[in-house]
Amino acid sequence: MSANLRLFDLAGADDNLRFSPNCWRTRLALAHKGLPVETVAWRFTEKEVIAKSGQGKVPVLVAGDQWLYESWDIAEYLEDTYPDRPSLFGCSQGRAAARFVNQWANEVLHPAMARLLLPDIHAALHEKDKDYFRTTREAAFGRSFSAIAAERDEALAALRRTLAPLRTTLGAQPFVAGAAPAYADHVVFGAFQWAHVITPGSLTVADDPISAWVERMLDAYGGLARAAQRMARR
Ligand SMILES: N[C@@H](CCC(=O)N[C@@H](CS)C(=O)NCC(=O)O)C(=O)O
Repeated sequence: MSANLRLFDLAGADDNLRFSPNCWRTRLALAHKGLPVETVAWRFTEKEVIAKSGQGKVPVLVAGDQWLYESWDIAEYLEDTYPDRPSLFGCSQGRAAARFVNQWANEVLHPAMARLLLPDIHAALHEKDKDYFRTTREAAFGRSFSAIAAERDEALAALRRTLAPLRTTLGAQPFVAGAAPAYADHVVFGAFQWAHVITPGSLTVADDPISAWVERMLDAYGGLARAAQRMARR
């Protein structure tokens, strides 16, 4: 038996535009465990809606009377609460290695990707979120959106360098976790799904092992990620 699960999931102006890399981790982890979830469209400025979690960021997963947050903690909760379902980590060493992959994605991959995505994210947001997003992200990056947009070529080159170890790894094995996708793939792919949903272009090249893995991840879990609504080409 599983509790009724509800996930607060970041949305753009359109309720169905779900682009958060951290929420995608949780959605893929739930699919991996075969757990159905009701997702609720949430916006950056709706802090009161998730106040019961004691903080202001998503994913927030409501499981019975528990309000869980922080995607890594949610993954550990799912693994430990549903040990008989397909494992997210494989073993204790796998969990420890996935923690490193999670931190690499948080601290290296997400900032490198965000430099390229910020203008597209801003364009997709609900009006009530736009000022908040610009102010907080310009403060975090220490420069204006127009300055960030002007550095696009440099940001793309930096992202390609950042992805080098991922490219080499996926040249040698089909998934980050090995023969089949697991939580290490969910955390890395969350960043690619962020780009896939929010940006009309492509960030990789056709013959790249990363692109082939992105395609496999889009198809995984019955094509969950591929079915996501995307921003239309402008
Ligand atoms: N380390 C957290 C990060 C959560 C996070 O930053 N979520 C973003 C959406 S991707 C958010 O809700 N931001 C709210 C804000 O910036 O006010 C996790 O992995 O859950």
